[in-house]
Order: sequence, then C-alpha cells, then structure tokens
Amino acid sequence: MLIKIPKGWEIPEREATPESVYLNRRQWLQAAGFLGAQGLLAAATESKSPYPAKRNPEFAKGDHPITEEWAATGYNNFYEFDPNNKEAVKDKVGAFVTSPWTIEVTGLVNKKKTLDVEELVRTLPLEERVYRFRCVEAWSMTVPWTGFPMSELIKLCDPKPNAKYVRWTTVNRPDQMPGIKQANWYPWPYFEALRLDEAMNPLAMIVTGLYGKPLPKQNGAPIRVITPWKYGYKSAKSIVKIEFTSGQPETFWHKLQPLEYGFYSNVNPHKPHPRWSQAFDKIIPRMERVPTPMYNGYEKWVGGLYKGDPDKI
Ligand SMILES: Nc1nc2c(c(=O)[nH]1)N[C@H]1C(S)=C(S)[C@@H](COP(=O)(O)O)O[C@H]1N2
Ligand SMILES: [Mo]
Repeated sequence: MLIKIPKGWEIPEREATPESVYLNRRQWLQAAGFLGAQGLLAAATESKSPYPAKRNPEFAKGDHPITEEWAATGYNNFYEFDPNNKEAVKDKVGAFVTSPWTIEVTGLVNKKKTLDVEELVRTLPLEERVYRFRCVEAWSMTVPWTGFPMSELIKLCDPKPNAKYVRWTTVNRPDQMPGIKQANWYPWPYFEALRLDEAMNPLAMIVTGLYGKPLPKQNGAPIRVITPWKYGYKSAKSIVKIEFTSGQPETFWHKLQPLEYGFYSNVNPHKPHPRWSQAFDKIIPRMERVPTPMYNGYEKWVGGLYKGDPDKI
C-alpha cells in the first residue's frame, strides 16, 4: 500500500503556517489585491506603449536630413480622403476609425486567420528605421518609421509552399473616407502586391508608427506597408486584408494606367515615366532638387532580387 506523503506545496497553508501569521497574511493579500489591481493596471498601461521604439543602427539616418514632421504628416497621397489635394488629406481623416482593427489573412495559407493589430504591436519587436521615401511623382522625404520586418508578419501568416505573391487590400469605408465618393470611378478598395521574396527582404517593413508615435491617420493608420526601394504607391495604407497567391496579382495603379505603372515599380532614375523624368526628386517641403539613386539608394539590399532582368527594374 502506498502512503501519500504530501509535498510541501500540497500542505494547506493553515497547517504549514501559524494561524496568526496566516490570518495576517490573508488580510494583507486581500488589501494588496484590492489596491494592486489598479496599481498593476497603471503599470501595465505605462509599460505598454512601445513608442518611441529603439532605432535600428543600420538605418539610423538617410542620405538627406530627416524631413520635418509637419511636412511628412501634412503632404499626403491618400486618395480615399482626397484624390486632388495632398495638403487637405490631414483635415479629412477625422471621422476615420482606426481602432480596433483586424486584418484578414487568406488565400494560400495553411490556416486562414484574423490578426489583431493592437496585439501585433504588443507582441512583435518594434524598431525605428530612417528610410528615404520616393513618390513616383518625383517628390521625396526622409522619415523615421516604426514597425517590424515584413518577414515577421509573413511568417505569422504561414503561407503554403505554392504561394509566390502577397497582396494587400486597404479598408473600404466610403462613409469615413470622402475621396472614395469623390472619385467613384477608381476601382476601390486600394490594392497592391509584392513578390514573396521581395516581401521577405529585410528592407521591407510593416509600419505602425512615425516620428516615435503611432501612425497618424493620414499616413495610413493603424498599419501599412513600406518598401523604400519602390515608388511610394506600392506602400499600401490602412490594410485590412493579406492574401497569398500563386500568380502575379493585379494592382490598383496598374489596372488604371497599365502603361505608366508596372507591377515592380522599383525606383529607377534611368527609366522615365511616360510623362516626366525620374532622374531627380524634390525634397519636401522646400523642394530641393537632388539626383534619384537606383533603387532609391537601396541596391545593396535589393539589387539581387532582380539580377539580369531589365523588365523588373
Ligand atoms: N490606400 C492607399 N495607400 C496609398 C495611397 C493611397 O492613395 N491609398 N497612396 C500611395 C502613394 S502614391 C504614396 S506616395 C504613399 C504616400 O504615403 P505618405 O502619405 O505616408 O507619405 O502612400 C501610398 N499608399
Ligand atoms: Mo506616390
């Protein structure tokens, strides 16, 4: 017959501890629990903000000074709010609700799922990177983005081996985004895509912050894409869907103007836009004219993706 000898942690506390101490401790624990709940909540809220995140030393500065925050957050291409006036976008985002926010993960993945953006921000290691950002319209800026490597998100999505492309979709809310009604001939919602190896490149980022703070609505809150070696329109804002495909997806600007906007859209000073040169860009807000480097200066990271394939550069 086996006699069960209780281990230390199985002895009820009242047997292991003199009653006076036990009662005192219980009273103390009750009081601590009562006061502690609020204390803990306050501590959690304080420690929860991941902004500002630590700057990644590899991307500590761009080749031009960081653009003034008022300029980068006041001169925006976000056609869903205003397709004509970049300076008006920031004044039209007031009704746009960006929290809570979820992203649907679908297509060629092992398991379809929904991601919660606040949870991503809490659990993924945020870092700050200063990147040059070049619009196809030949203006540029240099901005400190906060986010995480796109590869981290792709890994969470767990694509199947036959997935070769990733496609992003922006939210479609005509009631909160006046530009959608204003320009109702556009094929809303905005959609963009990357080849999967481009998305896995260490330079590609998923961004949730700007200038050490959560992303302003006009810059694509609460979560957007940033691919600094490509023209700005590849960097879709306010995304709600990630889809994996085996074939090359259609993209918003290619669908509208196939002769002007290709799938790859890598920054290339030697390949003029049909209507203007891409050899120079103008830095907002003072519009200084500077030469545009190949791949926007990021050849070291991404040149290998397009080796020997002139169509893709
Ligand atoms: N959903 C959506 N994403 C978008 C756009 C847009 O109109 N809608 N404009 C693109 C273009 S053309 C550029 S240059 C950048 C501008 O980003 P910024 O306003 O943060 O500088 O966002 C890109 N992402
Ligand atoms: Mo752009």
